[in-house]
Amino acid sequence: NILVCRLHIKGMTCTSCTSTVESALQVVPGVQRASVALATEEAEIRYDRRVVTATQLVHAVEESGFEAILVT
Ligand code: 9UX
Repeated sequence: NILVCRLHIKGMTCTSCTSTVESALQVVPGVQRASVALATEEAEIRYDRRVVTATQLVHAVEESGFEAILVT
């Protein structure tokens, strides 16, 4: 029940921004790994679908101050 999803994240302009988004994702229960790339504006998240949904991951990013769109 482990899935990987990608989010497109708008508004990140520096590596501190990417750290903020990574931290916001990593503290969500069910998230096993989150990596955010500034160059591609993408986040890749490995998560347990029994604990958290991709939509909740989008909301977690938005609460950290960035716009997120589910890609896959
Ligand atoms: Mo520094 Mo990134 O304020 O927004 S964290 S550019």
